[in-house]
Amino acid sequence: KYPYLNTDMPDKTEVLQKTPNTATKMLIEKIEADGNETYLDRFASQQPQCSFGLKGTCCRMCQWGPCRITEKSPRGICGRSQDEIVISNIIRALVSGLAAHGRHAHEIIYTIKGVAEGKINLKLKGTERIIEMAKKLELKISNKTPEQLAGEIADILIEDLSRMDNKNIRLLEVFAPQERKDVWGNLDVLPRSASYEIMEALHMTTLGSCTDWRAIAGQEKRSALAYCYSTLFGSSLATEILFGLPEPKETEVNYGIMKEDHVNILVHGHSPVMIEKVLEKIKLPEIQQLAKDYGAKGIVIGGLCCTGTELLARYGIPTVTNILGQEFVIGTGAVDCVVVDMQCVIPGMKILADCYGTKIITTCNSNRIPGAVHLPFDPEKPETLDEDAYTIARTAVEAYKNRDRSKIKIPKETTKAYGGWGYESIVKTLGGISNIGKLLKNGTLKGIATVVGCNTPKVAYESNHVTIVKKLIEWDILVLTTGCCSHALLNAGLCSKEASELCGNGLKKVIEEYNVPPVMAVGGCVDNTRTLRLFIALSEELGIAIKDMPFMFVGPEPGNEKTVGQGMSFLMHGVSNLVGFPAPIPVPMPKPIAGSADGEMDRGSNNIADYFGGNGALEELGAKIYTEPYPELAAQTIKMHIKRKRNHLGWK
Ligand code: XCC
Repeated sequence: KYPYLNTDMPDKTEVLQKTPNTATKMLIEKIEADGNETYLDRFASQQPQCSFGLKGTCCRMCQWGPCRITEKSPRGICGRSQDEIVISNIIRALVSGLAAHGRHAHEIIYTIKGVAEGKINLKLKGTERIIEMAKKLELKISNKTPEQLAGEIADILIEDLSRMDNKNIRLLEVFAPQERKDVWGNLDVLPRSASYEIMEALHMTTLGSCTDWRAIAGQEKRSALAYCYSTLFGSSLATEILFGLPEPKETEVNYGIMKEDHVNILVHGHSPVMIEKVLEKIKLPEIQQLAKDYGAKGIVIGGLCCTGTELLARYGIPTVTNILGQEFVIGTGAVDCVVVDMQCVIPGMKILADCYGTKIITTCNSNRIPGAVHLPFDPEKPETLDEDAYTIARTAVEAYKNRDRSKIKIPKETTKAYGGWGYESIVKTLGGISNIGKLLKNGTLKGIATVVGCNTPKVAYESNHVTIVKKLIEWDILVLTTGCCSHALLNAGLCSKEASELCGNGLKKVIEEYNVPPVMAVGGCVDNTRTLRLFIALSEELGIAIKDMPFMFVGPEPGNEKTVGQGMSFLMHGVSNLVGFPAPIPVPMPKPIAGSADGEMDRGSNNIADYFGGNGALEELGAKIYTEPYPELAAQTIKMHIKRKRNHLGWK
């Protein structure tokens, strides 16, 4: 059976049996008993999913189509081949993700400008990052305030988002390792900016444009580097300039942090600017008193998706759940209000919010939801920021008095977590970069895997994330995590020192000696930057190219278009990927599968699949993409990959 070909999709019963997340089992049953639907029901109604879509062999890039590739019609109406269609679908997904992170970066960077110019009432807390970046970017530092320097850095980051002339992305120049810059230069894939590469990618793939799949694959690599340096580095570093560097702290997470007799406010999305202000207002004595006046004992804040993991990293605010848990949490009936900014806010959440009387407040003009209260933050029109944040805090608390108490059921589960890791805090806590190098070299740690990304309905909720990571820590592989995967690992208790009992002897020793958890949550998805910086620093410290180091990128449950660029960012640096599902990257199959009713071809695209999953990428970049949907086999593949790297280095 090949799960990515529609034959092995889990239904609700299987999810209930297999999910490692006990709290959600109760909620899935409760929501059904309440007569409401979730993604699980809609996923079942969508079966079987379109197999052309699953393999990327459906072309919708003009209005003559849609065209599908079959044995009878191996080319689209315009003559486009299967290879061209598949690679074009992949690059279009990648640049959509690039646009999303670009818009996120835009908001954060313009906020810095607003603060630097005195127009936005926030303080820049990341002086350490401002000075580091000013030095790297060779700005004149003397006699300048941190605000002035931050303003100059913001201007450079804006250029990295928008440059049209043939110059390199500045963050790439100053953060990427020389070995890689040479590789990318030789491949001619150095990018100009996020905007330019999005434009070029869409241009190359429109009707009657580029028909050379290798050239489109080149543009994919260029776009991936723009994604990595302009929008991941751009957003992550800019957020650190604004709100400071994360520091490790112990906290409790999971659904049980919500309290029936408290106002429960969830924060959701990716860009934590408005929410920073809202948190400030919630602390005001008058807002706290208002909650008491309505009969609540206090106010609980919980985090969803990447805004959640960002706030966990910075303030230890408890996280609750991820993209596929956002409906489950509404089903508790205990959520008074969800304040959402941008991305990964699914329409199903609002449908369910209406069933349980939960108020939704949207704070970004890119994410409007009919029926929600809308109070947008625009860094270029910040005049009403304080007033709007106050209204949001007040509206959220006021929602408590209208809550339908007959429908409340909060799972009891709370889980210890030790989060708040960033590049500097990991290096410092583990005794410096050379010490981490030693731990790797002498085999105390066998390798480092970054296990990240979304959830997918194609596996029992969170089961791939948790199963894979439990195996990795047993084999002494240190795990770093971000985004929705980190919610799964946090709630499963793997981001706490107590998980040491699941670890191999080497990792156990590291946990005891350095007081760290085996799985380090390093923030939102743009904060994969922090992991990449660690990989780069370790490779430079040991004088070994990243491609030869025992590292791996693992995306067990890809969902959002943004995930394509995440994996590609690491691949470009020589870090091989293990992905759970190929879409929209098809995989080479051993042989065509018999019995496809309409005569469609069974292997998405041999050339593209062979390029990414085989020698093409390996020769050019020193890394490739493995695809394995079964979590036990995926874990074995990661172990094998790391073992092979160690063997090549002569490390035991
Ligand atoms: Fe994916 Fe990023 Fe969204 Fe979660 S929140 S679904 S992109 S893992 Ni970032």
